[in-house]
Amino acid sequence: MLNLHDALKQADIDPALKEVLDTIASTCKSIGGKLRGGALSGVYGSESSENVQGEVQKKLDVVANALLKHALLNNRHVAGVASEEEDDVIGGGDEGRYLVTFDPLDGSSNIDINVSVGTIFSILPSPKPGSQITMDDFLQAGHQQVAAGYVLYGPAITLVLTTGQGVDMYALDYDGDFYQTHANISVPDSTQEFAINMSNQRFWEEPMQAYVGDLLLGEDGPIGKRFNMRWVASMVAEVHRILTRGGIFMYPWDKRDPAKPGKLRLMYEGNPMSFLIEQAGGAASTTRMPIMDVQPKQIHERVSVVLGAKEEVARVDQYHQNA
Ligand code: AHM
Ligand code: MG
Repeated sequence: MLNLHDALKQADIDPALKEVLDTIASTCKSIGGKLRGGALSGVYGSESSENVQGEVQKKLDVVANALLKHALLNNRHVAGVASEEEDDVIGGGDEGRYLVTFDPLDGSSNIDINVSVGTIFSILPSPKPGSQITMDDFLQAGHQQVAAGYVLYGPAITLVLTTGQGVDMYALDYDGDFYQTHANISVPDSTQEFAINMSNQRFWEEPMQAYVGDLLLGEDGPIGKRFNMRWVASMVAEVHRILTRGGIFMYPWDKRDPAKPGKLRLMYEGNPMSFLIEQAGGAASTTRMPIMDVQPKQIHERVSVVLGAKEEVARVDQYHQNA
């Protein structure tokens, strides 16, 4: 079986990028180790601190963030990192050619209840290797990403990765190595499964209400087919389901806080997941434009997210066309 190290060795990508990916994979093994131990690891529960987004940090958010930050900043190819759990970007080695953004533990409301969580990462080229980075260097649209992926900590620990040449999946074996289980994953164009937090329905824009209303009408409605619904409250698990058996995931803008264009963050949630989904033949939209075309203005910027089966994402866009 092909392990991650050999798969990367065979891939036609910059050796420095391979080293960065190796660092992320091995750090995620350590994070997975903490999760495996559950309450025994002493990492359940919340810290007294809040992150820059005003969310209470879980202990494991802080631990996962520290592990990734430390490992990446010690990799000479990393020019800087940005994390959901850090206020500002952090500079790495002056010679580094890559910037890494990450959500160290996505879906962290699921940690204490032992439901799937994940680490999401996105790798961008550093625009000016050889000099200290600033936040502006990170503000690149998603189509500039050179690699992206996630590690899902579920019943199995699974790494899903793209370097712009399709999407491959790896599982962590007992011997501590990731082995490839699926190559060139593809998302079916159509689906009968959707994921959205229905409790926000009254806060959505009218076109989103109309679209989901029509999904719920099933075979008697204008879409003409019956839909199933899933909501794990962990984007990594939702995207993993879509890459495995298809579907559409939505976290649209809502008027709970009109100043925020959605709940999910562009640079370490929206963009990397969009890169994976598009590389697998699916689509990713804000309802108005492709997510990866959004020009970021700040590192923790939020975005409206609709991604998955091409046909269904196009239908959502259509509902929003005249809005
Ligand atoms: P987090 O990064 O603070 O964990 O928040 C992101 C998560 C996503 O994983 C998930 O899709 C969404 O927030 C769940 O939101 P909700 O609380 O509305 O179910
Ligand atoms: Mg998150």
